[in-house]
Amino acid sequence: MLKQEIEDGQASLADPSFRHDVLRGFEMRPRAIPARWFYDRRGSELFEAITDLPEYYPTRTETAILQACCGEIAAIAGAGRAVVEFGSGSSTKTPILLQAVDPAAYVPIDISGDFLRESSSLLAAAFPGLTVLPLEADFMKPIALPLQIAATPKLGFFPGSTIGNMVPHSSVDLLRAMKASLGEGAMLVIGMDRIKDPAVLEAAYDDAQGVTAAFNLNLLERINRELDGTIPIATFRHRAIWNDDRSRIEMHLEALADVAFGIEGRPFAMAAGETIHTENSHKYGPRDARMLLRAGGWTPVAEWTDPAGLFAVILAEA
Ligand code: AVJ
Repeated sequence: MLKQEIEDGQASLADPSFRHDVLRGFEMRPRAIPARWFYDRRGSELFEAITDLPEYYPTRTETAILQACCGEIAAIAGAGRAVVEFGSGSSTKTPILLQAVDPAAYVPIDISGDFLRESSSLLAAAFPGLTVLPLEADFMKPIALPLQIAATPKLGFFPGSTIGNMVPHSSVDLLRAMKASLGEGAMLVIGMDRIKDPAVLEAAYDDAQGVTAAFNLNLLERINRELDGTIPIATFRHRAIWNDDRSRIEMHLEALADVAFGIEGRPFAMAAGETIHTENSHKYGPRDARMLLRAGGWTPVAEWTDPAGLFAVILAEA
C-alpha cells in the first residue's frame, strides 16, 4: 500500500538511499547514478519490454542455452541440491533449471521483498511440492541461508548477465560472497554476455523503438516524482556507448542544452553535452569469463554457448 502511494506520487516518502545516491551522483564528476535505481514499477515494465526487443539478444539467447544445457547441468551437479537464486525469479529462466535439477529446495534471494513475494508465489504454484524459502537480503554480502538446508549442497543460479552491471573488482567481491554464502561443495550456474561486434552491442542498448531510451529516461522521471525534481526531461537524450578499453556498454543521459533544475530544493546545472552515467554492462570473452570466476574463488567445470557465441552459461564449482 505504501509503495503504491509513493509510486502514484501521493506521498513524499522517498527511499533514503535513492535520495542519497541521486544527490551524490549529481555532485560527482563525471555524474553517475547506480543502475539499481532503474527498477521502479515503470522501469521493471520497461525492462520486461526490452527483453522482447529484436535487438536485445541476451534474454532469448540465454533462455535457449539453458533449455539445451540444463540436463547436462543436472547430470554434473547431481541430485538433491538446493537451488539458490541471486535475484528473485527471472520468471522464464528459473523454471527451466528447476525442472531439470529437481532440487531439494529453492531459495530466491532479493533485496526487494515485493518482487520476492511475487515471484516466489508464482514458482510455488508452478512447482507444487517444492520447498520455496524466499530470503529478503542484499546478496553482495555473505548471507546466512535457512537452517533447513544447512546440510544440503547448494547450486547457485545467477543468470541474465547481471554480473555485467558491476565493475570487475565488485564482481570478484560478489563471487566470493556467493561462495561464502553457498558453502562447502557448492556449484554455480552463471550467465555472462560475450564481447561482440560493437554495432550489435550498441543496437541492443539503443533499440529502434526507443524502449531502452524510455527505460533510461524513466530514471529522470523517477527523480522528478519521488525527489521533487524539476528536471526538464525533453532536454535529455539516451546514449549507449561501447567503451572498448573497459569492455563494456555504458548508458548515459546527455543534456542537449545548458539546463538548470532542482532536486529536493537543491539547485543543479549541466552544460550542453554533459552526461549522467547510468549503467555499465560489462562483456566478457571466454578466457575473461573463466579468469573472473577463478579470481572470485570458483573453478569453471563446463560452459555452453549459442551457435553464434553471443552469450555464455558457465557451470563452476567452489
Ligand atoms: C539486467 C543488467 C542484465 O545490462 O543487459 C538492458 C539491463 N540495460 N538494457 C543488461 C539493461 C539496458 C541488463 N541487465
